[in-house]
Amino acid sequence: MTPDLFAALSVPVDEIEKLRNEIHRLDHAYYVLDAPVASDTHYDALMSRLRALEADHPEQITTDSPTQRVSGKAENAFTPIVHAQAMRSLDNAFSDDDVSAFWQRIVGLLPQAQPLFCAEPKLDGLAISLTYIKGILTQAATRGDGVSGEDVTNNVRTIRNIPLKLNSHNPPERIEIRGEVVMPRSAFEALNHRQRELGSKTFANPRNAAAGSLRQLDASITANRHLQFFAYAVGDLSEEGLKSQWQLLQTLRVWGFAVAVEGALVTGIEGLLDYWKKLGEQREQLAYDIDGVVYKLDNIEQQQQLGFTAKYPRWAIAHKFPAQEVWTKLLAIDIQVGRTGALTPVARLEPVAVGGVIVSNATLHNGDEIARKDIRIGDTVVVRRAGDVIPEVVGIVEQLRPDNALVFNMPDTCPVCDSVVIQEPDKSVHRCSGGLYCPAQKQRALEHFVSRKAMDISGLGGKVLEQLLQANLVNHPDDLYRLTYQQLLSCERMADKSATNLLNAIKKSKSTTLPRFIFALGIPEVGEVTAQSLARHFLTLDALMQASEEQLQAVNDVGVVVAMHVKRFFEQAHNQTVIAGLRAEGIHWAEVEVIKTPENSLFSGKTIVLTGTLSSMSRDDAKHLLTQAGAKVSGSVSAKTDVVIAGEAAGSKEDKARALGVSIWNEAEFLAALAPLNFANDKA
Ligand code: 9MJ
Repeated sequence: MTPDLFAALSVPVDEIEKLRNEIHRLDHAYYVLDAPVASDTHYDALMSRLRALEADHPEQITTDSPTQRVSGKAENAFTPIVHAQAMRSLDNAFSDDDVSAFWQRIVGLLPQAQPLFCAEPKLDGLAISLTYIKGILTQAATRGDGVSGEDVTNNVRTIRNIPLKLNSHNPPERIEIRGEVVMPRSAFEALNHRQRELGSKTFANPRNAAAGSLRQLDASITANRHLQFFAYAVGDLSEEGLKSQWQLLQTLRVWGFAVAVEGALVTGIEGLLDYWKKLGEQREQLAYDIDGVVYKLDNIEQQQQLGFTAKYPRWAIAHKFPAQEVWTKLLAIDIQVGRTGALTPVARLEPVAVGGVIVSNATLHNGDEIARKDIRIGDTVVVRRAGDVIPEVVGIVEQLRPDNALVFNMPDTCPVCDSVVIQEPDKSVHRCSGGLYCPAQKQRALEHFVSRKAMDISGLGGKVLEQLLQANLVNHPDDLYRLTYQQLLSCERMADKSATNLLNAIKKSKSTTLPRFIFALGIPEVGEVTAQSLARHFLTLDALMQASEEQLQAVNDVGVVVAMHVKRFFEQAHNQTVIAGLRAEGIHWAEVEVIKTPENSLFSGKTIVLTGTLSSMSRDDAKHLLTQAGAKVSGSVSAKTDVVIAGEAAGSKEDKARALGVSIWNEAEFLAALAPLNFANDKA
């Protein structure tokens, strides 16, 4: 045997092949089926073994190897590609009448049958076309003008739920798969958050973010943007022997593609409209934006019978939802003062329907955002309202700017109390320095003080507080405890029963806990979790009030900024007076228990987020147990989160965790991890 032959025989071809197949299988389970079948450690071990073998045998590297998702060859980037079959767009229906006309047209053209339709969500992303030759992904192109698009192969290869190789023993010689690239909302929010922190441009909506992410010269940037692809069509159906759109969707799934959820077979005008209505109701819960539904004649022979107009297929139509982004006039900018004095610029708009409701106010976030987007009063602005989030101004329509558009500057003094406004170094937020002397801050601070997680005084809403403030009956939190029945009766819509109930609730709130009390004070940057850490560390209010910044920083999760705020808060004479007043009125709490964190706790020092509903305990109990076990329970998922515990109906937090690669536990896994700690029946 010659040495060369010997070397060839020693190439571990089988092992490489096996590793690739196994990694493809795990990727598919994780990114397409959303149901991981292996631990990260196992996955990483397979990847590093494959990398090592490929490093020793570079001649064995193939383009479909999972190690080759990000391979920075940019030379073909964005060169034009003519589509083998034109990528036509869809005709739109905006009303029930439009849908009815579409139905009638089809029935007229197909008199022999009651047509069946495949109804699908219409994803609001970017259409792309993927070419697979002998089952291997060889080219990806944007839709462009439908006739030709741009080569985005290198970037598209980084999208983890796109198979680099079709899952088929007998793949077509050549096939073009079409679908939509989207950015899940959670990834969009995380990206904009990052961009804001870096002082970089934010994206107006997930579609723009997806487009921007696909048009990167450096594919490793695209790889970090958590894009997803959903398949819904093929370029030329004739070769595949497929009979229906429904069958096509199932075949796409088998080949390894993600297909959008909630597709259905429907018939009759009512059937079509019902589907549209149902999906419209679910729209906000989906992980990504959809802007309508698509009805496609299911039978492919019938599709071919109907063919195309100059622009659109005759056999399909997009039935749009009410727009989530609309244009309107920015009439004025008002400033709202929050509890901690943060000034939020609020856009007053010419009223306009967005996502099905009339909107006349939208947030502009802060002064820096206004400057970055160059928003001026008088501009036509783009307003977005998606899901439950507060409507926001995401940009302007430059070409419609009037000559007299007015530049807006954040005020130097508080519009409510005239105190000096301070912009914190390195922060976008402007703050009124008036503290509790500012009536706006006073009202917000009182609302916070009585809120459920603070002193928990029910029956004391914003309206009642406002009246009490205006009548000068309440100025500071301690005044609440001196209110009389007669005084309460003087408030509008306050009768015997409500006044008595409120007095009882106020009285009951006197018995509280130190963490609740600290939280209720409304110290900037001190949320529920930090209040707990402070209480556990200092044990008494006096010790906390006397702590130096250095001592404060010794507390778990308290950094320079929080320490500064706490110190500053307790130094102020009026805060000391209010606290003394509250104590004089009889606010008290049991001594803080010194909880010993079990030494064997899996949770020690971990940052954990709870989401969804647990069947075995309330969210508050779970939080208590986790805190006792030494974990920090946080409300939002970030790269710093160690574990997300997802109960029933977990939503965007779970999606975000997945997008960020954070571990996700179900309830059973959570209970299993708690079990060794013997916390049974130990409640707050
Ligand atoms: C979207 N955007 O979700 C089509 N689409 O079919 C679905 N787009 C389409 N189908 C033919 N689900 C042309 C476009």
